[in-house]
Amino acid sequence: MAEVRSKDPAAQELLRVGQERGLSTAFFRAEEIKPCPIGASGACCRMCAMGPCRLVGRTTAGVCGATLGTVVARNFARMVAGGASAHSDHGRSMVMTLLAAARGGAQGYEIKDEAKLRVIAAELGIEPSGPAKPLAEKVALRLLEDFGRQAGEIAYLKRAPARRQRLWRELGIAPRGVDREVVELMHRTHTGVDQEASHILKQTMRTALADGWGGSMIGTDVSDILFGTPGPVASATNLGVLKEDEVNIVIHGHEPTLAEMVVLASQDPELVAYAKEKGAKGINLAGICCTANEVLMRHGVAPAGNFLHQELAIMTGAVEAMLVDVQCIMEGLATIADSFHTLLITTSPKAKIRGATHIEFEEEHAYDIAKRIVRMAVDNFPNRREVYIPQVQEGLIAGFSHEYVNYMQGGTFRASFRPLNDAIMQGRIRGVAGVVGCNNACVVQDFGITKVIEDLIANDVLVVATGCAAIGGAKYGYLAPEIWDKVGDNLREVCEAVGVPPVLHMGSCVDNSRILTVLTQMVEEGGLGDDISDLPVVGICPEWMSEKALSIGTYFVASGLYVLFGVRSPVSASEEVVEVMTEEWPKTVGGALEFEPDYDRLIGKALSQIDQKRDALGLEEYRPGRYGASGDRLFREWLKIPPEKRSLYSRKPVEA
Ligand code: SF4
Ligand code: MSK
Repeated sequence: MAEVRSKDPAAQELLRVGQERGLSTAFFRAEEIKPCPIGASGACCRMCAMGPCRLVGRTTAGVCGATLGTVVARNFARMVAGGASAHSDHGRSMVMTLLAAARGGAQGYEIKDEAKLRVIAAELGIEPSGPAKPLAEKVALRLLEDFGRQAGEIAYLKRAPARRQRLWRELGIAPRGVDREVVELMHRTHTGVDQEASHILKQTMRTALADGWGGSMIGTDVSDILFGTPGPVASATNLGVLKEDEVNIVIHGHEPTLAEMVVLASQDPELVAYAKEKGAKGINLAGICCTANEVLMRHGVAPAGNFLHQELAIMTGAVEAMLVDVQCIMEGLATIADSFHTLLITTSPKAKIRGATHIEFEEEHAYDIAKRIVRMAVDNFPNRREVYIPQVQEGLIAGFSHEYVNYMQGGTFRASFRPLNDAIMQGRIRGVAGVVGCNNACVVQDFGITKVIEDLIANDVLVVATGCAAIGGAKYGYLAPEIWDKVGDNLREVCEAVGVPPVLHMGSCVDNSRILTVLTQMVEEGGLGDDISDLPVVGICPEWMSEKALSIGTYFVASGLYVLFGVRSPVSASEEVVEVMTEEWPKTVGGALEFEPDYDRLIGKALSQIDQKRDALGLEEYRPGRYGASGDRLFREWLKIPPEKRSLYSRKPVEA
């Protein structure tokens, strides 16, 4: 049974342990709680107390007369509003930390990337010279305006290609302020307000854009300023990164603020010595979900797994403390932690879980709080009982910020996107796909993520990955250069020349904004059209589950991309809504949103979309193996020649 719930051997092993011990996990609960098909398809309205109205069978309108299109669009819109809020509130927290750090009220924080601070200041119209802290204060205050602005536009919209900006303005979907767009969408979807599917979905795009080009982009930039802009880093992933002889602390959630301090505290000589006193060899940090991605990108801290690994990590019996802040944290953790010695610690003033210990994070005492938590974990080490750490882990390379992607294509003096664009134009790289998003307990863990990645790279599509999809791919080696055998010859040649894996880890959920920046840079480099909608690029969310994933998908669409989601459709009940997303949106914003649970069909659609864009750009038809023969494939042939007959100057054997 374990095999049908997860592709991951580590998960399978622990699911068997859980079964023997009678423990409930999301994997089992997903089988018991079959989703309500009416709600799942978007057809259940509970916007008021005359309902809930379930629009199925002969019921074609709710008590108020709301039609299926309205109900389904409203439900989708509210999910996007939820997702955009989560990302943007995270972004706002980061700005508040920057402000506190600038004013000297955030213990342990500094401005790690001053160069990025100055670039962003200039972009925001602030004089970028002078001491860093006063400048950081100005930047933080200016960025905060983007949340509460009532009119005008959020600042980072100007980063988009000019044609895209014009289009947003013409359509009236250029977001004003993050909070304003979310509040307006919640208002419009209240009973008896906006009652035309297409109109509701237009404001949904505006709200999602406020997330992608606003809250999320701000979150990413400010994290880089405070904690450093990521560059490539080697690490490993899966539950095997937990250590039997060390104090294991797992950090889970999304905001990197406290996690950064815990990284420092776990290396504090006093605490390491304390751990040794307690019989441990040291202190080992690991991550889950997007906090994992944040500290992986900047410190190489190993992710113990993606979303569905959170309960399993505790079930290893080897986790002294699991620290959680916000988003994607299962309440079920408290029950599992109860059966083991693990301390579950909530840290955000916004989130408590019954049964967990709450130690609230305060910036003024951040480092002291981190040390206190690490000490508590160390104190808990002697309480360990039986330990089941699956010996499963894979190597990975992460840390491909858009700045590094630019740098890696030419170095300090010739950094540009020319090599990537040229490779696409020549057909060495067929196109690019962003593979993003979650795990979902309703489908086999990691099956969709790995199938999509494997088929894309085999077809010479370069993959950029974020969130739990990035960790999902990493668990099976797709983020390590050793995966070459599974990569199409053309793509392989380019990746080998640049020295990168075929799947580039670009960070956490908010870091999908890095993908928007990369797409803009590709447009600006030239040769691939003059808008994001011209690029042979697709977005794919194979195992989505969260509202944030829908917000991400929608802002990619509103930015011009064709986006495919796996699992199931939350709008399938309404043909009208499906038509808006797949027929109207391509005409207005140049992107489309489709839900395709069949992974073979999903990949077919993605490749065909990439080829259509290539065709529209007048690029040569993509041909597999066309270039690989001139490079790495010949090299592989050369390797088959006995060493004594190899020539250094020719790929042919030396004649006897
Ligand atoms: Fe029913 Fe209309 Fe109320 Fe929705 S808003 S629950 S459709 S009466
Ligand atoms: S954590 S939103 S499960 S990607 Fe960002 Fe993973 Fe999805 Fe949460």
